[in-house]
Amino acid sequence: MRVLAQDVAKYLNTEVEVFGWVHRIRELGQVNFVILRDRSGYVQLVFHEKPEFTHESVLKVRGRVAANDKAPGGAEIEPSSVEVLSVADPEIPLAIYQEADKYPLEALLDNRVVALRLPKIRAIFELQSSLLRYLSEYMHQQDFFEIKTSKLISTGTEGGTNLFAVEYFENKVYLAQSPQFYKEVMVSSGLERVFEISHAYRAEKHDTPRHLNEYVSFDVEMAFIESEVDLMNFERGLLDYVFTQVAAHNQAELALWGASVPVAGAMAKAPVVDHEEAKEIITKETGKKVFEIAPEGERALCDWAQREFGVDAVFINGWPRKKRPFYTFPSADGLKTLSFDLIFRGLEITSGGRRLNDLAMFLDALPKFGLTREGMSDYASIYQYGCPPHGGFAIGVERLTARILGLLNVKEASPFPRDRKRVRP
Ligand code: AMO
Repeated sequence: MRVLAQDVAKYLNTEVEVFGWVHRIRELGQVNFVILRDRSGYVQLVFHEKPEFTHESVLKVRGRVAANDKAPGGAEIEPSSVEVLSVADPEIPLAIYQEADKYPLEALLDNRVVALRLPKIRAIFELQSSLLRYLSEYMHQQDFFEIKTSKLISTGTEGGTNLFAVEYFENKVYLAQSPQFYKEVMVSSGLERVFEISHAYRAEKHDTPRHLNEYVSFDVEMAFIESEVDLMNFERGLLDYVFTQVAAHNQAELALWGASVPVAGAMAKAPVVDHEEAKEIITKETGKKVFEIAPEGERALCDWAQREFGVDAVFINGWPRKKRPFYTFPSADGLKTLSFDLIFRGLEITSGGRRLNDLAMFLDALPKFGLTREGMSDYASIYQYGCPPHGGFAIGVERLTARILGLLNVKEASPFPRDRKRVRP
């Protein structure tokens, strides 16, 4: 019977079949142990002769299960047959049985094909898979439609300077910085509530621990909201669901990283502070007068929220108009916006807000951002033919993953990160 490594102990004195990679070979002479690794965990194989295969070779093993307290899971297999399905080169650039922490980030990225096998690295993507699953699950429960929109665009929406140009037959087009335009179109198509999980591209030249040139954006857009407050409340519910599910299903991955998620209900306690107030809090916390909310300030704000509200997360709303994209709905005085960021464990993981939905307001906004109706004619047509009040937000999936596990660099949360110097493997 074919079983997973984690289940072997349930089959004491039975003949089973397991498939996996040679994780570790321990030769003691009379008796030799091989730890076989599959997607579920590890199982010990006992051999009386010298094992003739290399680390990371792929095996199909048949044998009887015997109890052994010292083996992972409390049982081991005494193989009656071993078939080597693939022979691994004995020279592996990284020893897979070593702790991932032993290797610098550059080594883990330069040798990505094998680094992804390190159990602690693989756990990042097991956790990320759960995040993607529970994020979508909640959206479906809340009656949202999942959409997939084009990543080839003719005009940027998030500011014009960080676009990647792509040759497209005889024209130049760009990689989408976000699905902003398309998600608004889909809301006004009558779907009302949409979400998308897709790659977004930012041609940021600088190399920072928080930026990727290609990242996964979890985008939400919904009709019939009044202000960003509805969106922040929606996001509280969404994250609370995701954290609760992750706590229930991903303890193994969290434990490998010594991490935990906020407890159920914690997101409801996350304070909302106005942009000006946020700067005052940061000034008080750091003892330095701040004019911009920089990474150090985001960390100080979260420390403050943890101390005052018992949660490591803060919503900042009331952003000045000049700091937000042209599509953002202004406050009554025209100086601020109905928009917000969510800072979680010291890092911005979300931006969002109410959008414009009136053609006259849109046309009035364009020159303030150096844009023209001719250049933005598709955008104008969303508002021209009846568009409900709406808004949404986007969560950077790698940033969320990184902050849950405590990864120092967001690149660690991408299986194949792209930066200015790295486009392989
Ligand atoms: P914004 O540009 O703030 O907003 O992006 C939203 C979220 O996406 C993530 N993010 C990134 N993650 C890694 N590397 C990057 N270079 C990067 N850039 C952004 C962050 C950020 O909070 N259209 C709006 C969203 C909306 O209003 O719906 C937008 O794209 O987590």
